[in-house]
Amino acid sequence: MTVRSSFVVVANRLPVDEVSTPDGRQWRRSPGGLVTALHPVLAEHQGTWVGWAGGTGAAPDPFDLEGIRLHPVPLSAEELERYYEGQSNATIWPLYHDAVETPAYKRRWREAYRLVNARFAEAAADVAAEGATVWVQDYQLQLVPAMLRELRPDLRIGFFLHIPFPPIELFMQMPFRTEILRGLLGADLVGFQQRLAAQNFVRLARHLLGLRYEGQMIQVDGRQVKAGAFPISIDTREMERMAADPAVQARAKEIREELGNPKTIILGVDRLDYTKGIELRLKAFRELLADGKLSVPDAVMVQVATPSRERVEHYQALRVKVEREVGRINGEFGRVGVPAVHYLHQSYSRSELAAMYVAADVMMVTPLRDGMNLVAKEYVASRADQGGALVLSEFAGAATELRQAFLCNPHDPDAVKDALLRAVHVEKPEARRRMRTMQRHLRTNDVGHWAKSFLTELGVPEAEAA
Ligand code: ADQ
Repeated sequence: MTVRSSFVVVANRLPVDEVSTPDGRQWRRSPGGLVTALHPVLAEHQGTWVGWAGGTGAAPDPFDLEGIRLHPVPLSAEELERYYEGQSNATIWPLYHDAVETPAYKRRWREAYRLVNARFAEAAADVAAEGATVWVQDYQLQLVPAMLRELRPDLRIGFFLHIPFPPIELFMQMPFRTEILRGLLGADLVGFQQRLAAQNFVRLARHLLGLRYEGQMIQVDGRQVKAGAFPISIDTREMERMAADPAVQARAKEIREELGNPKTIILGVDRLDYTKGIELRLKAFRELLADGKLSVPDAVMVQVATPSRERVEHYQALRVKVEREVGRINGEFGRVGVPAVHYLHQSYSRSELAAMYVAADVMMVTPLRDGMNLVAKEYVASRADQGGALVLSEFAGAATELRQAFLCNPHDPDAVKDALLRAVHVEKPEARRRMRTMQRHLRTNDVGHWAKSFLTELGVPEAEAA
């Protein structure tokens, strides 16, 4: 029998990983801010999370884990290729990120996207109780709000986009632009990371569908759809606690030693994605070494590049380019046993990442475009010692909040080099002042605050209690 919930989250992925244990294969809650933020609300309402469990073919039966109901949606291998790798990650992802790589448009990807979105909408309609609240997440599921409203007009539907929403001129490229826009307008509340993105959305509604709006309220078929900015954040307390853990502190020391106790450790942590500006960051470092403004072994760089979307062409090409650049820098500036760049194409545990943050003197976050960028926020929260300096791209959503970072335009190599040098040489008291202000901001504006603001705006009174 299907369990019906008064609060349902719909996201491409379920917040769980399947792991091998001595007792066989088991589900474990995956780390991540979204699930941490939504867990209290889900637990309070005997909530259900609808999403893909990973793997292809038949989906596992619904199951409970740590007080929440997980409702897996199946994907076939072909759907994974067309809906996820194709339409989501080779069309929508690049287009919404200022087309920094050329988006590809294919009819069969679009069809698969439609089909899979309909499947998610049906699953949500099945598990939602009468009058329930359903919160749909992100760019893979933009058709779900309208599809769900069609099936279940009684529901209260929210949608949150984790990535940027492009200006009209860019959005208009998309072959099924009207369907996407109508899909989103099926929600009662459409949330974005930035005010500018919300503005792009309401203007697009007028441009493409001639809809009237006042402020951020759009009139659609006799309903009102509200757009708004809800900048996502991290579990700040948890990050602070983890970074302060003596084991993490010891590990941070060890990392510094393993790197030869250099004066300056420069760190980058990103999914290996062309939006993240990994290449331009490496190039800035190389040019500073060539100019003699930095030198090895006084300064070393560590670049963690998490494997990501490895079957998508753009990502394969990026990997080749990044690895070539790392090789070039090490070839020119490294010595036997002393590389200039330590490149790690691996995933790490939360605590190992925290140790890297604690060990790093300068953190470089230089995306060409990023919805928010949680790495920047994690770094700041992990520096209880108020040491360290953050170089941050103006094109990351986080730049709106973290004003005391060393901000730079990632399209201008000299600006990146200049910001990096200023961060390397900043006086301790100034660095501390900057960190303290940013930390204060993150303590109030954490991921719990984000979830609460969105749900309160959506009209879920219980959200206040979460
Ligand atoms: P992402 O593009 O994935 O997220 P980001 O916000 O930086 O980017 O989040 C990455 C997360 O993965 C961080 O929590 C980080 O700690 C973790 N991570 C990175 N490398 C790792 C590694 N090697 N091992 C383990 N963990 C690693 C999308 C949008 C962002 C938006 C978020 C949330 O692109 O703009 O901030 O969603 O809305």
